[in-house]
Amino acid sequence: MSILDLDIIKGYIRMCTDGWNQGWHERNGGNLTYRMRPEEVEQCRPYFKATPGQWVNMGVQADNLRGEFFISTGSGKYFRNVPLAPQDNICIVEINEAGDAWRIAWGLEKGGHPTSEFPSHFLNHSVRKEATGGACRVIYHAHPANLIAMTYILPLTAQDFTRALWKSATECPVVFPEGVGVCPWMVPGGADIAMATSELMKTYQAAIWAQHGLFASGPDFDITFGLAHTIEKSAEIYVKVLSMGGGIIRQTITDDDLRAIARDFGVTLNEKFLN
Ligand code: 2HA
Ligand code: ZN
Repeated sequence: MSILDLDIIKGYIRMCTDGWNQGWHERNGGNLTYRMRPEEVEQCRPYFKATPGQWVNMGVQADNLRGEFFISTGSGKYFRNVPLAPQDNICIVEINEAGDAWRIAWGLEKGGHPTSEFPSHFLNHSVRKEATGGACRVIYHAHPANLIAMTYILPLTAQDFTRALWKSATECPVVFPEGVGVCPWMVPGGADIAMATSELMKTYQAAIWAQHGLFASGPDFDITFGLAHTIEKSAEIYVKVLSMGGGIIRQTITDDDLRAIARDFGVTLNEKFLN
């Protein structure tokens, strides 16, 4: 028995592999964090380091994440390598009682830190935990090419992206009925992009970082990966349609069609994006 045999670690590694296989994680691109359930922490605890790492201040703070444990990809580590050597590329971090610092409890055996986007993940976990009554556990950042391409041609508004994505694949309004948020281009890795993104995530399950990628959240790996996959698939269709049609869309899903989907599937669409 090893920590790598535990379902939660296996599920985490599988999601890293899935993201790599989609082509969303060139080099060290992207990052994944999971807020552990207390029973998962107890399952993993026998494998924790005898002496935990030093506390490292994050520059951000959250009351509702005091004492939580997260699984995180390592800063500068490659998703491609996660399944080959999880213990060197991912880690479990513990948050201190003040909710403003982490220390490594397991993993990154050859040294390192949790993802450079940990402040963004942390603030977004805080916001999504609050917004979902504790259900949200996964924050996922990826670099899907079609979605990024869209950020070069569409106005950077939630309205423009939500409408384009909703209308490019019929399942979209059911999967993200509240729409998607859009963050203007910002320097990655810092507190500013963390704060801007977490503002959006009060409303949305996912936010797009202009010329950079996607931030998605959810209660488990399947739903979070599925959300990212659905958004990028829709973006791919949008890019193909504009590319092959000389920029002309001859027919699309109308706003009344969207309302009909919402009615039959029992979801409430964000009306502010409908005409
Ligand atoms: O981890 O994707 O945004 C590398 C990144 C930073
Ligand atoms: Zn990135």
